[in-house]
Amino acid sequence: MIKEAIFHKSDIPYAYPLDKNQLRVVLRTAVFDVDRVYILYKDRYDWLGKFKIKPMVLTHTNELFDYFETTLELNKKFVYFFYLVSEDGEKVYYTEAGFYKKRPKNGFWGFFQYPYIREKDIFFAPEWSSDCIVYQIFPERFNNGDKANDPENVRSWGERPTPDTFFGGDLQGIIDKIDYLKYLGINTIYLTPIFLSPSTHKYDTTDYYTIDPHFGDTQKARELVKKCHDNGIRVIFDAVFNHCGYDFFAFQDVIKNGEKSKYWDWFNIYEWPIKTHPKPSYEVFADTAWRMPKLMTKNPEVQKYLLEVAEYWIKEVDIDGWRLDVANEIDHHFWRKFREVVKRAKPDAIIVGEVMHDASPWLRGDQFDSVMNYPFRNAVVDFFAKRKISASRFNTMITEQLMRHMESVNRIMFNLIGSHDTERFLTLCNGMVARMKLALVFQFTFIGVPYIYYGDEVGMVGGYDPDCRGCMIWEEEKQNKSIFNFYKKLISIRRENEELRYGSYTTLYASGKVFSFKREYNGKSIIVIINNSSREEVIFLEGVSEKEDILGMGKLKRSGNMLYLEPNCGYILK
Ligand code: ARE
Ligand code: CA
Repeated sequence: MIKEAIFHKSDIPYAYPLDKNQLRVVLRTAVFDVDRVYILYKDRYDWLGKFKIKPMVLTHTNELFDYFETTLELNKKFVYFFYLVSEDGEKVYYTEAGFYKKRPKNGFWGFFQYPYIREKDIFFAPEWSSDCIVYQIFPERFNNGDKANDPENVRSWGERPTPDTFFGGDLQGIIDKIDYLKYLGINTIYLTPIFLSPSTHKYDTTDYYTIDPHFGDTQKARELVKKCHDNGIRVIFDAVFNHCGYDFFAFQDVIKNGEKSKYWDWFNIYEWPIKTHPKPSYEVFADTAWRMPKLMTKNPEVQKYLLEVAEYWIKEVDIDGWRLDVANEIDHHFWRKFREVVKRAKPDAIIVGEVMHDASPWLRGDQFDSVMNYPFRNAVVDFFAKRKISASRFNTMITEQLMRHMESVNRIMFNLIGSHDTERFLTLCNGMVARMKLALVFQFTFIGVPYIYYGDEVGMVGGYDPDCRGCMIWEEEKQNKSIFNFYKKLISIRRENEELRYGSYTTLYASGKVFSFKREYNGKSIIVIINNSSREEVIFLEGVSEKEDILGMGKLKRSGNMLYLEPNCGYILK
């Protein structure tokens, strides 16, 4: 047995409560190393009682590890240890105090303990969130619904964007397209910032209480949210709290009054007087963005100010959640307070962080509900767009990501394939629509929430910022209908099949260029098979003979458990 690989601890994501009496337990071992795993457990205060025994189930396997899981049910207080048997008959007891050849007895001090299910520590996702199909809008570029509020010198819709060219998109433009969004089938909109700011992207906030007049006003925002709600669509705003804009009143006060300003400690000033060039004399976002002074969220006055902003927009226009900009550069202490404020104002509001790497420190139930899942995107880009990794490597990446979080968090991760900060997905596919479609099959059937960056659904292309922020293509003859209809189909499949929204996830096959997995819920299951190659592939797979393809991308020939997969083809078997 490879003991170095065996791992468990009594904490997320290896042990966590599902409700008041149920504890999910996960154990990791080296791949193909351990044959069977049992958990022995009992009530912590049942000093002399016997341990119950339960087999654990192998749920995930990748190139490196096997993961075994089970759910224990007791009255809140658990003591436990593991019994592992390898194929060659080696037997080991695994405890918090290490490995033992002999079974530890009552009174042993080294059992694992989950001391008590503390109700306040149980993570509950907003009930609506696993049903989400998210659509991200960059308001300046989505639709111009009101020419009267256009900035000066707007360029004509569809021209190539630069970082500072305005096109006149606004909130009325979004309202005018609610029918379009409904027709597509999405039910959640995330808007990048819309508060007063001089830039096209509005990440340099001048005033957190004013909607940028080029977009509309508070009344218009209220109307947008109301009309979205009437159409079953929720709305998420962007909270840019890591930094403000250069023109923000507090920073302007510091510029004017220097060390005498009562706001001087809202910022981190390196040197007086304040200068912006050649290097800013104050801390800014990303070291050089002088228009974005970093806010000191350790300062209670700054905290109070920002928390009031968070509450204000929930109460004032009834938004359904916040996306948090540069969330990983703000202290956990602030985000815990933020969560309290937001959930008090609207208990089922969603909090989605922007963290581009391992986000587990923020996803323990006390800060965010979800994050923009960039690690998911990176794996999908490598496997589907660039085809530079094997299915088994892809499986390793995907399952390692899943094993970082509680299942309830995985179910609502915002699984994006692109955003306003990345190259467009179709561009990364080198324009090959077939590759993008396979990525979409995966995205819409995997565990987590599918996420569409505006325009991807009509085949928009573009490199990094600013090219990925082009004007939405509305002329039907310029839209890629084949991609659009494919999105529509996948959205309806997701909305009609609860296995895909709430089900567990297990990889079934990951070899060469073929990837297959199962989603299971309430005794029903869906099996997805993707042939990510331009050749026919033949695989053996059990459990599919009774199932029918509901996607219709290609024909599935089978003889018994032998499946003939068409080139560049995905199947959703139900
Ligand atoms: C502007 C120009 C860019 C230029 C940049 C450099 O447009 O062409 O490259 O300046 O100074 C906003 C605007 C951007 C603007 C930026 C600065 O939208 O257009 O760029 O402000 O003025 C990291 C952070 C992550 C952050 C990205 C951008 O971790 O939080 O950088 N994303 C958010 C928003 C952005 C926004 C801001 C933050 C600022 O979503 O839109 O930018 O409010 C790797 C690293 C990541 C890193 C990423 C950068 O993946 O792991 O940590 O993200 O690269 O792409
Ligand atoms: Ca306008």
